[in-house]
Amino acid sequence: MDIKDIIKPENKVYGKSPVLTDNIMHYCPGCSHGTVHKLIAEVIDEMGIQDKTIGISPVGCSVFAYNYLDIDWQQAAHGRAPALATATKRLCPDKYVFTYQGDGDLASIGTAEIIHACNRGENIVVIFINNAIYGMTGGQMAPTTLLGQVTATTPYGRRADLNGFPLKITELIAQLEGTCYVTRQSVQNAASARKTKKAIRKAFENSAMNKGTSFVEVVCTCNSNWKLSPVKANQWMVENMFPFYPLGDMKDR
Ligand SMILES: Cc1ncc(C[n+]2csc(CCOP(=O)(O)OP(=O)(O)O)c2C)c(N)n1
Repeated sequence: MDIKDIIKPENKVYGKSPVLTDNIMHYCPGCSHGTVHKLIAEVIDEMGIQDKTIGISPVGCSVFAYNYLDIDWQQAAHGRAPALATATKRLCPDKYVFTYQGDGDLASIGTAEIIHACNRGENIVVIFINNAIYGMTGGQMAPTTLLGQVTATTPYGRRADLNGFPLKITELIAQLEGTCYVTRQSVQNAASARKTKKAIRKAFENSAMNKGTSFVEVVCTCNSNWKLSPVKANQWMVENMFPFYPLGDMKDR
């Protein structure tokens, strides 16, 4: 059944960006991925760059991002999106190239790729979805899992002595000479989603000016694996994630 037949036009609160396809998203109800997809689609539409944008999808829940945004895509092996984006942007310098990566993908298996792509200052945009857990594989500990947080692999809560400390990779990225814009945002309400959209737009504009790598972290929920309702997951994120991962720009030059 087509999505148009499910949602009556009069019940649509927001218009759908033409860059979003009509495919029904596979994400869990309450998941932040769909909101961030929508913001990226709106930015691409408003900048008029649908035919000039290439996304690199990761391994993780958002592996199927290519089904939802009607642009060109490549799909990378786990963690390798920044390497693929590097090649794509160098071969097609007139295109806008972005990676879309989870915290397992970007901050664990793909740490080397993201650090070196950012240090080289590749003219790409990185959208980093930090939900503090491995979503797709069933809720194992991620590098960004908070101390004390219960996951499938830390059933008694993450312990620093056993599991190490949560990784503030965005702070590390901000130290690298190659990055021009590094920011941490969120999408739990309309105001924060608007800010994130502005940040994504700025990142794409930087890319056109060849200023270096733009990095947009979005602190997100994974209510299914956190085992909370969508509303409670948002509350938990505000109370626990934001103090450790404070929102705002870390670098803008
Ligand atoms: C080389 C390789 N190692 C491990 C996996 C298993 N795997 C698939 S997704 C994933 C973690 C994804 O977590 P994250 O990047 O945080 O994204 P999310 O699903 O939470 O959006 C892992 C470990 C894989 N597919 N390939």
